[in-house]
Amino acid sequence: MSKITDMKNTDTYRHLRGESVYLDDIPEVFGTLHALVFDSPVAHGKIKSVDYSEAEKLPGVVRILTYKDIPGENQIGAIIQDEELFAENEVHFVGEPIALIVAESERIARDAKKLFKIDIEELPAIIDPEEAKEKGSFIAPPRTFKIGISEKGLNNSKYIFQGSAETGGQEHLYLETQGSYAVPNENGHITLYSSTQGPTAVQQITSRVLGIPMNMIEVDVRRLGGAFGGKEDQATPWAVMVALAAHLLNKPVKITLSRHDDLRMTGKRHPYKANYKIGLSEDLKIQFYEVEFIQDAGAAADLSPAITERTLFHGTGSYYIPNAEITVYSCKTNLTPNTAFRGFGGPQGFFAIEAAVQLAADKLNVPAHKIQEINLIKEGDEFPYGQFAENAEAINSWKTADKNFSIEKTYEEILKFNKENTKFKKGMSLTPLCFGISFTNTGLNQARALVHIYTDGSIGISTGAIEMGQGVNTKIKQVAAHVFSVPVNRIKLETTNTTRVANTSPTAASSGADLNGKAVEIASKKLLQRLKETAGEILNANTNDIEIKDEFVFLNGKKTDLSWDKLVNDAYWKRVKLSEKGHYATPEIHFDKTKEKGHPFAYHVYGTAITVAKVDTMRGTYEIEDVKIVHDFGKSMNIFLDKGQVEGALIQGIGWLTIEEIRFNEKGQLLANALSTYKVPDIHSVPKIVDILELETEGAEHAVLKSKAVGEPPFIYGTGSFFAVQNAIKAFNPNYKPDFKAPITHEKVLTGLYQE
Ligand code: LUZ
Ligand code: MOS
Repeated sequence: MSKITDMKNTDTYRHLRGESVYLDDIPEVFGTLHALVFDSPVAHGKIKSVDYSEAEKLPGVVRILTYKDIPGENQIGAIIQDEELFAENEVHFVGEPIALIVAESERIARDAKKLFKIDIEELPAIIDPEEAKEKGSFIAPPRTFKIGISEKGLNNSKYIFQGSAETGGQEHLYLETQGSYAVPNENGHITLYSSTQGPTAVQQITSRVLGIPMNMIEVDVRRLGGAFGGKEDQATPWAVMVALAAHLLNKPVKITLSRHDDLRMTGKRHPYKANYKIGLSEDLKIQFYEVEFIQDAGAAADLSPAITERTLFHGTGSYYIPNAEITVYSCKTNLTPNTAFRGFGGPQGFFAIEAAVQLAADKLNVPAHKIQEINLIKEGDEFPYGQFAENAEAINSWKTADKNFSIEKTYEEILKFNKENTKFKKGMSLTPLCFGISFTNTGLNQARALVHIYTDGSIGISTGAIEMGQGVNTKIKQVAAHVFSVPVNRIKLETTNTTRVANTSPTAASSGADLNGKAVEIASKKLLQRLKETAGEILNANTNDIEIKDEFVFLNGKKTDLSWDKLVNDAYWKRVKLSEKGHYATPEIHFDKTKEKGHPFAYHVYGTAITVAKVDTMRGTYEIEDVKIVHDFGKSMNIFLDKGQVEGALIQGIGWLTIEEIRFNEKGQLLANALSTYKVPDIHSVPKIVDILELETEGAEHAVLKSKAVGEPPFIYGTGSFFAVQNAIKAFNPNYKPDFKAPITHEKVLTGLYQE
């Protein structure tokens, strides 16, 4: 059975022709109404009154809904129940939904919104997470991971440094904004189309708010126009709102957020501040690391407790540190609740340890890559959470990067360039990667798939995976094509639908292809075995001598004239079951929260990136010249898709640490509220060269077809861009006192170049 490893995303052709169907392309049922949210203008306040009597009178306005219209619970919190669908007495952030305007058109709803009169008594708002920490305003109690003994680490340290680091928020900027479409059916059932990574979450919360059982709500998802974590949890409220309206009005109701509304009302990547202490022995081995993170969670929990966890898991980055203590404070502020974003708290952890290493390097006047290399995690090393590194590829990927891309030579060339040039200066930085794969909440690591073989031999597959551009549908087709040995074009991926596959985990944690792919593999193998038995019967042969290959039955290695299509049809008339469900639950993983120890990850993904940046010393502008990466794909099942994920993640990571800057004013209003004020990398600012080399490895048993998860890990490679730019500034200005506050915008570079 051969794998098809160099296949294009099966959606590409349709995407390019504009034929793919997204939420807003679903033909509207006659009589569909349109909804718009009325949201809080202030960051914190007591609602004295909301007067929408004028708005209600506007022709074309059908109904205005508030918390008073909710038949079930006004509660959308998933991990912690601390968030109302519509604010009742108090608002906690600018953009918090207060009412839903349902009208004959979106245009009418917009006009109606202008007629709202709201009287709010403003209360003091907390905009700064450090203020929240001082005031004891937390989402949940702090958590700490610990390994070794601090005193021992300190005693073994010749050098001890103390510093801080900061990373900012990040807007997901999925091309398709949030939206949903609810269509009522007979008996009060609702079909709910949603642009969500988590159809089951949408179904659960809709059930809670409407006060009807989950089986009355069918959530259906064809694909998303991007998500990046922004639709793991925060696709839910919009779906619940239109479901509520459809439920009350018995009419189809649709909502599509405008870009402005989406930017203002949805949460982003969590900004973090970190204070750390790092200790190194004479030979530069990290002996000790103590770090305290201050996470800006925003006004409600959302996924923050889970994101906190991933920061803890990645607190020591790609290094082995014998004595470490990592603490995260999840702080409650009056900003939009922050949410999942590619990396999920991991990148913030990685940034802090790399800042600590860079600080030590600067103080000791050695290149950071010297310290990095000798501290890389190796086979058998213990992580602070009790798991031991297995099949560790950190050193291998570093060495492979050095062999192919010459770390020392690059470094020497940059020194030489900097000696000879003043108008431009260059800097280099290395980024080692070690990212844990599995939902940190062990229970979520499960998936199901439904596989039908139709009587003509074509195949239909349903899973819990959501296609959001990452190509999971292509990978799932490849899994089935691999097991059945049929061409990929004989396989159709159905929409992700809660009535066909129930109780789905969100497509998140880079695990969509692993979990759902494994479930498809299990179901397909059951069907294959049954078909082999049938072929044995037909050919009067032993099942063990039968093979199904390239759409034919082979007997003892010889091709027979029994084709796949005929076999399937014969099996049907022999009343053989041609449908199967597969259930997969990642084996071995466990975690004990009372001890903060266990084996939470199925495996780790490794890699190394070398980043070179060039700064224009007159203007403060810069470019990331090249990024050379050695990445551990395992045994990649689709190198086109996988390299695409590495490229996209890298550039998203670079954007986060360089030019993307989320700013709020002191009233908690988002200033970066449009694409004119929030800059993401464009074709001009991406690295001139991105070179990605596949590390040769055995792959991981718990990865689908040994092909490792690839969605989030390479986001970490963006880290190098920050330090490479800083190193270039240092080469120009000996007085530059680098702080580790990301993003390192052009503005900050310019002031750094001329700092006295
Ligand atoms: N979502 C989640 C995630 O619920 N749990 C996780 O561990 C996770 N990790 C990465 C991205 N999303
Ligand atoms: Mo996520 S950050 O939805 O994998």
